[in-house]
Amino acid sequence: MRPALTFRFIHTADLHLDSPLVSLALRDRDLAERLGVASRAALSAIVDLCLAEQVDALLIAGDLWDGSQASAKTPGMLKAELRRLDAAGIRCFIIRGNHDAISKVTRELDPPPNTVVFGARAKTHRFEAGGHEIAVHGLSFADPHAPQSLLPLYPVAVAGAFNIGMMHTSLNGAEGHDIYAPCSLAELDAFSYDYWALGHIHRRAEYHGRAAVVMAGIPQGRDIGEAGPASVTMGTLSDAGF
Ligand SMILES: [Mn+2]
Repeated sequence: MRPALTFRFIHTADLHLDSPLVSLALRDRDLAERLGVASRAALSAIVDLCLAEQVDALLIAGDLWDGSQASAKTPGMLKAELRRLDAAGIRCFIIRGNHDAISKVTRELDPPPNTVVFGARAKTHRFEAGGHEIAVHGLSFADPHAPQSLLPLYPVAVAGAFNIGMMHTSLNGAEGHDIYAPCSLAELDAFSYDYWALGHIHRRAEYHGRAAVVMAGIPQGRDIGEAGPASVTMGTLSDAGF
């Protein structure tokens, strides 16, 4: 049952639809077939969860697509899943990361009315849900390379609203990995938003300061290095707070 007078959302990232698994296909055809559809199956499972939990919004914080080599099945499947959300009145907000930057994945998504795909210029979408004013701020990577912090490009918080920022970022970075839109937890926390919906790092992490800052982690592992449980994050805003 959906709790009354709440705003609820599910936050995910890094689905990497159609991540290539070529080497596996050579060894075990059955396993390769199951893994080949795993990223799409994960998206369907997340949409099922959104419907079952009757959330107000689904946030996808970058790298929804693995890259430009998307299978011919993916656009139709993605559209069908977004339509299932739309039919239930559930909003979907999507930003693009380094794998699916605007310059890289150019195939038109043609989203249903309740889906917002952010462009390279930061925008704010405002709506009301469960008696709460909500503002979702986001921007997409224009190119796969984002060596500078994107934080200065984000709009100021909307007064009186619950402010959510969506960002694809490597945070302070990790040894041996390229840096994408670097910024620190402290900078995000100080930015005056209430929730940061982050993507990029494939391991879930949450930080609670003034704001809740959450790295979603992957919902589905892509290779043997990403074994073990995976997850999405559900947030609830009630009159008692977040
Ligand atoms: Mn990424």
